[in-house]
Parts: sequence; C-alpha cells; structure tokens
Amino acid sequence: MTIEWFPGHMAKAKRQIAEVMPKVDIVIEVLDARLPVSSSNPLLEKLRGHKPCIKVLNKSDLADPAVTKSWVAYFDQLAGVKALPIEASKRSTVGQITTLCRRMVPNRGVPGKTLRAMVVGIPNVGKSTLINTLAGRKIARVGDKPAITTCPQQIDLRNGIHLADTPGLLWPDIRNQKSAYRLAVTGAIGDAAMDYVDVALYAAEYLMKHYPKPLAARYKFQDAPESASELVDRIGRSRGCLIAGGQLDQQRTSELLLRELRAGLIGRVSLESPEDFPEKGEDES
Ligand SMILES: Nc1nc2c(ncn2[C@@H]2O[C@H](COP(=O)(O)OP(=O)(O)OP(=O)(O)O)[C@@H](O)[C@H]2O)c(=O)[nH]1
Ligand SMILES: [Mg+2]
Repeated sequence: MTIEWFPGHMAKAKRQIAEVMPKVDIVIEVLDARLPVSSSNPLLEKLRGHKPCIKVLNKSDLADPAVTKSWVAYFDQLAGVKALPIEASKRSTVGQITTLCRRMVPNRGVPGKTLRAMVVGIPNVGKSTLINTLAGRKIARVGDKPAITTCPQQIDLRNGIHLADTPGLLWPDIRNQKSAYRLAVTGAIGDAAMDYVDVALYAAEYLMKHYPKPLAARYKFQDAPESASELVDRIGRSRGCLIAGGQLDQQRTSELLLRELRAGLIGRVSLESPEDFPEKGEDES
C-alpha cells in the first residue's frame, strides 16, 4: 500500500508524537543508512527539543560502510545525539541500542525507574523489525511495502526499558527534489508517486558518478557509458528488455535496475554523504 500523506494525516502524526514526547526519556529515530538526511523529517528535531536521541542508521547492510562511518561522526557531533549503524533484524547489532539508552539516560532503567523510549521514523524504514528484535518476539507487523502500522502499544523489554511502538510515524519530507529522488530510489516513497523511468535515470547517473566499478562488474561492460540513458539502454539490451521492433523497454529496464539496486546486487551503495550538505541550488522552501 502506498501512503498518501495529506495535510490531515501530517497534523495527526505531529499531534500524536507531540503528545507522547513529554512521557519519554529518549527518542530512537530510525533512519535509512543509505540516506540518513532524506529519510528524516526535520520536524522531529523541533518536537524532541532537548530530549536525547539515538539516530539508528538501519539497513546498514545495504549502505556503503565508509559513508556510514562518516555519518556516525557527523551525527555524534550534535548535542544529545548518538548514531548507531544497525541491521534491524540482527540482535547482535540492535543490542547496542539498549546499552546506549542506559548510558544516555543514566538515572533510569533501574528497578523502580523505567526508562521510556519511543521509536520514530518514516514509513518502511524498519521500525517494526527493530521493535520485534528489541522485544525478542513478534509484536509489530513487518512489511516490504510502505504501510501504516496502527494500534498503539507499550512494550516492556523486560530490562527496565519500556517502548512506545506508536505513534512514531513521520512522513518523508520531499520538498527537496534530491531527497524525493533518493527516497524513490530506495522504494521508500510509493512507486506510484514518481515516474519509474525518471527515478531509474537518476539512479543510473548517481551510480556512474559514485560507484562506476561495482556497476561495470554487475552489468559486465568494459568501457564506461557516456550518459545515464546510455547506461539504461545497455542494461536493458543485455537483459533482453525489448519491445517489438528491437526497441528498448524502458519501463521494464528501469524496474530491473531499481530492483537490483534495492536488493544490494550492485553492491553496498549510499545515496548521500555528509559532504553533500547543505545542498546548494535546491528548493528548500
Ligand atoms: N536489508 C535490510 N532490510 C531491512 C532491514 N530492516 C528492515 N528491513 C526491511 O525493510 C522493510 C520494512 O520494514 P518494517 O519493519 O516493516 O518497516 P516500518 O518502518 O515498520 O514500516 P511501516 O510500518 O510501513 O511504517 C521490510 O521488508 C524489512 O524486511 C535491514 O536492516 N536490512
Ligand atoms: Mg511498521
């Protein structure tokens, strides 16, 4: 299901988070490690005020490890913030969140003083997977399509920490064109919302610039293509994505490229790095 974020939904989501915020000691913000800024919503910074925050860089298995490292350094500089790369389904990586919570809120999480945390993030970023791993049991529904998790719950992690599952849903902030494209590349905003061919061309151009070697290895070419459309054309032809008359099936090729990129088949790819910010020439209104 594709979420359509209407002003009414946004106002409700904001109100729900604002209501829970005073009741929590720490915020666990789930971001996509491949695009930690584009997968955040700046509103959260306003809502959390001075509350400590762990920025969890999830899906780090799909992200470029060197870029993830520079994101951790970037976020760790911010007051009251610690960043942690994780894979939400892996207990070994998720366990560090508990340790960090205790360190960042030292007077809580002890007998008689529950440490209260809230998981927040945009759709499909891995909130439910993370909550299930933290709880050690299946509590929240996990889906591969963006969908709204309803049904508010308080989860006792049985280690002095209580978790509010919902409301922690924020909408992706797509006022910035680049953010919109990056989110679309990962599938975080509904495929219906953007033109597949456009998104694939954006991905192709980005990969040519930042990941030429893995790209050449995956699609087996010797000389680099000269343009994004040439790259898409070559991929399509080599995979037999053609329509009558031997013309390229652009739609099918675009889907193939995005599917393989999202599955990590082109390698571990990050879509933005700290050096990209602040971005110039963008409509930030
Ligand atoms: N590769 C990879 N995939 C992940 C990871 N964490 C979650 N996913 C996948 O991402 C998709 C979304 O995960 P969910 O846990 O449902 O995300 P959510 O934030 O709860 O989504 P909504 O309920 O729609 O807001 C699922 O297909 C998960 O399997 C991870 O660390 N690595
Ligand atoms: Mg969910």
